[in-house]
Amino acid sequence: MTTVHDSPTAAGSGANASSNFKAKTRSAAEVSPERVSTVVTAVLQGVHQAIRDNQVSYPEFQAAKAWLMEVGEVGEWPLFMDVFVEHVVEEVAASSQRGTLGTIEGPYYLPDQVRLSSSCELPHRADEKGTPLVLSGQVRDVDGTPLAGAEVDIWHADADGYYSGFAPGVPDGNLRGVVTTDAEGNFEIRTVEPAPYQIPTDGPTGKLIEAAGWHPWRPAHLHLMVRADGHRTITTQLYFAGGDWLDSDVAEATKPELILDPVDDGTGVRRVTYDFELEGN
Ligand code: MBD
Ligand code: FE
Repeated sequence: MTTVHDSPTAAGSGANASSNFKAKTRSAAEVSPERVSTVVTAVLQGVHQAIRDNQVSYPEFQAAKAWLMEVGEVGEWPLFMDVFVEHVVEEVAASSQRGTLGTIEGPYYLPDQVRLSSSCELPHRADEKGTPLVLSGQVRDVDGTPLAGAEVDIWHADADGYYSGFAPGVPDGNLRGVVTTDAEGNFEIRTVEPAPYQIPTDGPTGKLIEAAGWHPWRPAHLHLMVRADGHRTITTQLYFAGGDWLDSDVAEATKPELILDPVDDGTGVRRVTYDFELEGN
């Protein structure tokens, strides 16, 4: 990570998310001129209509240009797009999918994390804060067949709401891991409960949220990517019943089916089960 700050800042986390995004290899989609024209025309028409409907002034137009430039300069496009746009792309994708519901990936996934056995503890600091949490479950095909050797790739914020790899001071790989299911498709992951996530308030995304009088919070969540050979990968998140911001996620990425309700096992450890069903390709 190139930026070092005393405390997490918008520029720090946003820039890290930008370089991470650029480093990802992705196939350049073949897009026809007709498709480009159709989608870009629709986007521009939406902008034009918003200007007419709201009688947007020259000073407001220039302020918008300055803001757009700043989003790029500090590297917050991945953050902004995933918070305000990705949920609709996911909604479109979800309309043709079966199995466990997905939701947005967000800007803080990192590939190639430590590989862990089916019953494991995520990498964490010796003095990691937070309520102990055990997430167990089974990965199955939509027909109920258990999927042995499936991967549960999990990443989440710590009990202060910070992600390793993006917030300074959190060790690389903290609270991230790729868990392999056992012969019965089962897994059991020991970790700590994450805190809600706040969009950095000092960057352009945070300043926009503040200027609009919105709030910058996502409810506490676990991120997961669940993969198995011959099956469609599910990218999803799991939330916590009763938590703050569940009904007003700034990223609009919650779904009732994705809310966990862990129960204290009497030793201060909160336990919950969640099974994943993957459709075959
Ligand atoms: C997050 O942690 C997140 O999950 C999303 C979707 C956007 C910003 C921060
Ligand atoms: Fe997140």
